Amino acid sequence: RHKFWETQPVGQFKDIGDTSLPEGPIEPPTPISEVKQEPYNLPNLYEWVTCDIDSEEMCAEVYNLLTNNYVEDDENMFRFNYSKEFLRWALRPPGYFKSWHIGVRVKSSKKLVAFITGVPARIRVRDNVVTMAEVNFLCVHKKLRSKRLAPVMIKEVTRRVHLENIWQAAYTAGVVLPTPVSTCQYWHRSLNPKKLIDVGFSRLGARMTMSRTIKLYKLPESTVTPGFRKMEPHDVPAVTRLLREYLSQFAIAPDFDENDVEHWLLPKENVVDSFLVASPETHEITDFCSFYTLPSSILGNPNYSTLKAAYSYYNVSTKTPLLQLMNDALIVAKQKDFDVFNALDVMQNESFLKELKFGPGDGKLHYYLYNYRIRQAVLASELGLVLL
Ligand code: YNC
Ligand code: MG
Repeated sequence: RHKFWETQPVGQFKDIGDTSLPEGPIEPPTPISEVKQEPYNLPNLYEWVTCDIDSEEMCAEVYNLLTNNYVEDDENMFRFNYSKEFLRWALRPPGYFKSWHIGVRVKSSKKLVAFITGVPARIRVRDNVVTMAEVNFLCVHKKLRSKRLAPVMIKEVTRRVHLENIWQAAYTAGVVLPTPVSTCQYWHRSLNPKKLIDVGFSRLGARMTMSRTIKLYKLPESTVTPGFRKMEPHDVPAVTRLLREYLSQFAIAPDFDENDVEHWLLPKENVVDSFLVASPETHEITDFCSFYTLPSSILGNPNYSTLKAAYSYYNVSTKTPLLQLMNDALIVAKQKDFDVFNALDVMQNESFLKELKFGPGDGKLHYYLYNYRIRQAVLASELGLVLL
C-alpha cells in the first residue's frame, strides 16, 4: 500500500494497538561517519540546490514555486500563498541549518521544480524532550507529480538531518500516512462573511439572508479586556514563563526557551501577531494569544484574488477566560482586515470554537513523528504543538 513509507522508521498500520512495543525511538542513532556522505541520486535531468533563503532571488524562486504548486483544498478553489517574509521567518529559527532548505532544479534551465525544508526544534513527547526536525513545505511542481520524486526528497532531508546528529522529526499533512500520532480538524470563524460567500469559501446558511449573516458575525470595534496589548520585546521572559507552564500539560508540545519565543512569538508585521494581558495594577502578564498570517490565492474568481486568513497559534489563559481572550483576538484580526480566523481543535480550543461561531472545516490535519513510536494516538486536545 505504501511502498515508501513501509520502509521508513515510523509507526506502521499493522502495529496499531500493539501495546507491547516500547514508546520512543524506533531505530537507534548511528555514528555520523556511517551516514551516507553524498546526496541521493535524482533522475538525470535534475540537480540538488541548497536554497539561500536570505537571497532575494532565491526567496522569490521558492515563493513562486509554492504560490503555484503548494497545498490546495479538495475542490481546488484555494491554494496557500505563504509570503516571502513568512518563509524567511519559518525557515530561520534559532539554530537553523541552511543545508536543510533543499531545492531541486532542472539542470538545463535551472528552473526550481521541487522543495522541502527542515528546521530544528526541541519537542517534548510526554516526559522526554527530543531534538527534532520540523519538516515542511514539501512541494513538487504540478507537471512532475506521481514520479516518486517525493520519497527522494524525504530521504535527502533525512540524510541532512542525520548529518547534524538529529534522528527524529515532526510533520503534519492533510493525507493519511503511516501512522498519525494525532488527527485534528480546522475550524473557521467568518470575519468578512460577504466575501467568504462570494468566493465560495462558505455558503449562506439555510433560512439566512446576507444581512442577517453579516449581523451574526459582527464584532465590537475594539477589544474588551483591560490591559490587553501587543507583545513587546521586554515581554519575552514573562511570556516564556507563562507559555512553558501552560504547555507542560499537553502530551506533545514544543520546549520553548526565550530565544524561541523571541523568534516565534514577537510580533512581525504581516507574519505573526501576539497580544497579552498585563494586569493594570501589578503589570503581571496573565494571558497571551497569537495568530499567524497565511493568505490563500483564490483560484479563478473574477472579483477576488486573495483570501486573508489568520491562523490561531499559541494561546494561554490564566486570568482572562479563554473565550473572552479569543474574542479579543477575533476583534484585532477583524481590525487588521482578515477575512477569516482559523483554529485547530488542539489544546483547549474546543472550549471556545462553537461559542465564538467557528464552523468545522472539511478535511483533517494529521500529525506525525518520524523515528519515534508512541503507544497510542493522542487526542487533539492533548496536542500542544502548532506547525506552520
Ligand atoms: C506528504 N504530504 O504517500 P507511499 S505537507 C509525506 N507527506 O509514498 P510521488 C507524502 N509523504 O505511500 P507526488 C506526502 N504526500 O507510496 C505524498 N507522500 O509510501 C508520499 N502536493 O511520491 C506518498 N505538500 O513523488 C507516496 O508523489 C509518495 O508527485 C509518492 O509528490 C507528493 O510539507 C507531493 O501537499 C506532496 O507537491 C510533494 O503531491 C506533491 O504527488 C505536492 O510520486 C502539493 O509520497 C503540496 C503538498 C505537502 C505538504 C509537508 C510535510 C512533509 C513531510 C514529509 C515527511 C518528512 C519525514 C521526516 C524526514 C526527516 C527525518 C529525520 C530524522
Ligand atoms: Mg513525483
